[in-house]
Amino acid sequence: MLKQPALLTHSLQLPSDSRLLSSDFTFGVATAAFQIEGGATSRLKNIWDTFCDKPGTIKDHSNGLTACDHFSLWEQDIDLIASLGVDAYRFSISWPRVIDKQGQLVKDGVDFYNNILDKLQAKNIKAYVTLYHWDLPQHIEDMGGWLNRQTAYLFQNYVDLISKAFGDKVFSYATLNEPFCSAYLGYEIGVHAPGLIGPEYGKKAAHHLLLAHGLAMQVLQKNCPTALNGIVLNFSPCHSLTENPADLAAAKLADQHFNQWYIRPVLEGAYPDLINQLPHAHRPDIVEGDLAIISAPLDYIGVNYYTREIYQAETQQGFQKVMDKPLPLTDMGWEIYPQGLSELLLDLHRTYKLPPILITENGAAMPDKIINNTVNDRQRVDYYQSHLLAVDDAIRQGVDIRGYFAWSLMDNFEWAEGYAKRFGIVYVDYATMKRTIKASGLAYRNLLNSRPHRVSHLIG
Ligand code: GCO
Repeated sequence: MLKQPALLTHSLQLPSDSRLLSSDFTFGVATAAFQIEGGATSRLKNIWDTFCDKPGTIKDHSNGLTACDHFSLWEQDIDLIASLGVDAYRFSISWPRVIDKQGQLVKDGVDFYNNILDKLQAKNIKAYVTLYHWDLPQHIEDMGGWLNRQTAYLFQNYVDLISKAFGDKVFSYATLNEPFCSAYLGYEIGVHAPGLIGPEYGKKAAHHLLLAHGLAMQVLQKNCPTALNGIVLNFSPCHSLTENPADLAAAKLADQHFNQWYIRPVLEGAYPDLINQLPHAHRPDIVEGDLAIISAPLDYIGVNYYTREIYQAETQQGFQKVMDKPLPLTDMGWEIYPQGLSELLLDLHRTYKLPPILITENGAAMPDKIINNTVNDRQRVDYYQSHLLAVDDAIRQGVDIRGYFAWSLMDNFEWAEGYAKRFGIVYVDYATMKRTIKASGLAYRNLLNSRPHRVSHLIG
């Protein structure tokens, strides 16, 4: 009881003239299918099911069979989302739940998402749907997964069918979430599903993912011309450990590999020049016309930001990540570096002709403790406060940013970290599945409800 007033003092505040407070700026929360749904027996197997079954892949030996049981609890979860006062909910569709091995729609799976879309509509919450958040059907992986060009066409078929089935219920589609993670973490260093390891795989997988994105854009613009259709990319600004030329060059090289490799083909139809320095065996298999497909116009780009990285020179690969990070760190060991977000947005703005930007993910894992039904996650409130100000700053400097989504709505399966890392603004007790809004969730809600258009709406 005594704790309650203290919690409410953690507030999020923006300058009163901030564009983020205007009625055309969208605030939301984000999740992904495999991380929250569970309900695994009602869908085909995906690469994460298989990966979790391999010893040594997931830190706490967990899996996504039940996750947050959103599969059963989706109705109360949407009530919870609505109670936060958000304008939008970003979630992903599980491809293996909605498409069978013959490439046909699965009625029960489609119904599950249509019910979610209907309820969101009833609550006046815009649906931001991600079509691929890493859960490739296992039978497609068995045919080579993202190393097989054919997978891009299977994805296009899935997107065609599902976007027709959803009709006009979806406000915005993202083709892929973070193709860097799928390609590099999944097919090059093997820390994510499907767990392949080999420097020759990453860029080949990336190319087929980007091709899948371009092919999906074609059907989305045809089937849903009024939806906002785009892609979500993740970025970590690459800083150099020192000012000496070798370290500066190392940071630049890492940036080409990890950031520019994904945005440049999408916006400019070309890979970074680095492609010519790669050993032939590491280069993607590009067919004539691919880059034109990949660079089809976008309605927006989603930017996911968590932290920056620091690099130093190294002789073999050309760069090496500095593992010893300046403080403060999140529970993931990621440096809290809000100025990296404004820097990133400005860099992108100066380098490219950008479509409107949405911050589709931003947030932090913290070592949360639930005491007397409250989670006093002051550090997460501080994280959001500083990053929202970084977005505000970038807008003031001319970047066209239209929305911000907190990652994540609730604690969930954090991939190779399992359930030990908590990113939610809502706490999940995995034994009972009880959800409890953390102090950060309350602060987010208060900020959203205090927006002038909300207040006048409530009064008027
Ligand atoms: C990502 C994914 C999320 C993660 C989050 C925290 O950005 O990696 O989209 O699924 O959970 O980023 O790592």
